[in-house]
Amino acid sequence: FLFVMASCSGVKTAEKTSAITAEIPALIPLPTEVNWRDEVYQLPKKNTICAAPGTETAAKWLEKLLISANLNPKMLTAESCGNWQLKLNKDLISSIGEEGYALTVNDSGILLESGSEAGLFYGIQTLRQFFPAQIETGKTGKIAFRQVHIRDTPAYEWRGSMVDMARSFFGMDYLKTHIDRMALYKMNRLHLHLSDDQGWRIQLDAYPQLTEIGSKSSVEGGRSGFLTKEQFSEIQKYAKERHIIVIPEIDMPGHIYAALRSLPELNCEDQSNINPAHVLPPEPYTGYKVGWTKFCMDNPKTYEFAQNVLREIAEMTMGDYLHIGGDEIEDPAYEEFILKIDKMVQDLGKTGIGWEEITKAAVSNNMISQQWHGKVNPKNKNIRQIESICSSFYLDHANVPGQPNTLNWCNKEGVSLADVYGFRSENPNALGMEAPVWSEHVLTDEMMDDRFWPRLMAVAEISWSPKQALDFEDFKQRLGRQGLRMKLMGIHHYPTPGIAWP
Ligand code: TNX
Repeated sequence: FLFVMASCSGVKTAEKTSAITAEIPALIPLPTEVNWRDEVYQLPKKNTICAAPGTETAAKWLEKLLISANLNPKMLTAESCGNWQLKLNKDLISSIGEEGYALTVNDSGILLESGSEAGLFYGIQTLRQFFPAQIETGKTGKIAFRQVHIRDTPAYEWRGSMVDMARSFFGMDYLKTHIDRMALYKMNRLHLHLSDDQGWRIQLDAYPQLTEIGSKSSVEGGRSGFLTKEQFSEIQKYAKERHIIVIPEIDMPGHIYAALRSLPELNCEDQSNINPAHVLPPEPYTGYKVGWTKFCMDNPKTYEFAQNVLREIAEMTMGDYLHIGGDEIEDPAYEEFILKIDKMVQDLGKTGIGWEEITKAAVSNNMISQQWHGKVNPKNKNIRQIESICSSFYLDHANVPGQPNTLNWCNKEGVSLADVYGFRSENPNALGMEAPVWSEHVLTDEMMDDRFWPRLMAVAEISWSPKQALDFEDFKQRLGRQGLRMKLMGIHHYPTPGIAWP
């Protein structure tokens, strides 16, 4: 097409090219290396996806994307045959990593290459943001892309979010939608907080009481419920297709009232492991307090229970990780307990994760510490870490001071978009970042969205893009331009001040 134009008179060429324009898309997260060119590539009427061997799954994703843009592509399997070319080349892993991709848009079309399926998937997410937002609702006109060469690879391997399912329950529909959105912004870890004082959210064959009794409660006003084993498998499969690993958390030895109430034999004989000021057993707990229940550490049933629960959860977990909680509890037997659990997780062949309190114990190097205050006990100074420092990552906290139904115990002004975006890890042992939303005050899907978005996009960017490329003013500008896409996708978001929302 451009070849033909080049042979026309100069004036005509100028007219024709000026008729086709394409803005630089507002990509989030920003790619590692990007070279925009002035030229554009106008998508032809007939599009062909040419999937080289090994790229069939990616080709399906790309087909879905093109269909949503009203382009009905022809699918071919060959090395080189169409204007949308997908290539898998394992040799690229050494230069652009396990999740990286290279994307070129030039006169002959679009070439996406990666060393892995994940990389191809992320390249397709980038392409999705090249299209006008209107494709999200099936409306499109003529489409032109700015020509470009991108080489993109994440800064961190851990780019996550956490949904507290225990204080208020969030069901399959919410989780799937949340996974779709995480995928669009190249996030890859979904942590589910499945148990707490207020409720137990996962079905286990070994202890049906946990769901018969423990799942029926929640925080006051919140929803209750649980995931069946089939649903847990389904959600993991759904996430895995989108290159997201689901991490189940069973919080121990504190935050355990829902289990203690369901299985009274787990308690100390005198029930001294439950602070009666907060609840009268066996009533459900619907309040907000933390740190008032714990396992009975000298009851042998405690360890039998922990072992059985972890074994069954491990059996049904596709990913490598088991989160064992470990937060907010004082007990003389705490360290010993954590070491026992650490051993159980190792024996199950999984990698353990715990909230940073676990570093009080000399845990094995199989464990990962999820940092929320940012302290590591010198005993464990080399432990691998996930950055969830409350002052930047606790998204149940207020966007702006005084936002209703939010907390502010970490920063008194809450956790602003700038607080999230401004986080830089100095920590050589950081695997990446994860933003939790605790749900004591988050009672509906809409409220959950409102906590995550748009701040989770800042988390996506600071965990993917290289530090030297991070620029808050530029991010805010791109965020405003993503607003229409968010709206058309139905992402209910907090209207952060200072952003030019559409
Ligand atoms: C602390 S941080 C908790 C949660 C609460 C949250 C509220 C951590 C590991 N535990 O139990 O829900 O604060 O912001």
